[in-house]
Amino acid sequence: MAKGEAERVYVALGSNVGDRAAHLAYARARLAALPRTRLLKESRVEETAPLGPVPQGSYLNQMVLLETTLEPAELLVHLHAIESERGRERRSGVRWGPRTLDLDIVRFGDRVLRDPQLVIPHPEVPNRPFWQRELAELTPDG
Ligand code: A4P
Ligand code: MG
Repeated sequence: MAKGEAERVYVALGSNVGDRAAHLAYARARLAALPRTRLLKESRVEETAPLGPVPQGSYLNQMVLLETTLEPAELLVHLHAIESERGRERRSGVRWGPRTLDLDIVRFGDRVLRDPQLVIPHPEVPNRPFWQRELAELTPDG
């Protein structure tokens, strides 16, 4: 793709601590206001049972479709900032635990990245039926 051309990016939103709906609404508003970015579409919000080894409350999950000329690493910096603004504490060594807000890049155009900091497409898609449903909702023609 030509440099500077906008790409379609799927971002997953998840929350299972505090006012979950408010955390998701905040994230949608912040994503819509990012530089060089438009929010094109939102999936429904779904309540899901927690996945993974850590006992924790149920999640609200949602996915949004963005169009952006940001690079993946630039977008990730913004996602971490938005998470921090909702009081997310990222403790080293503790993965999969409860969180006020989690923002994951599920797909970024056709890119394939295998950096330690950024794996795209997100490897958990096959294990998360709710992500598959949300992707289908946002891309009716696949
Ligand atoms: N990172 C690598 N690839 C990506 C990517 N594609 N998008 C790196 C975003 N980040 C990516 O993430 C750790 C590091 O992953 C980041 O610094 C980034 O450089 P984190 O958010 O600090 O840690 P985490 O969220 O605990 O780990 P991870 O792997 O993101 O876990 P998940 O996949 O987010 O799982 N159950 C339900 N029902 N719904 C959920 O949403 N989520 C989790 C967390 C567990 N159970 C859940 C849900
Ligand atoms: Mg995460």
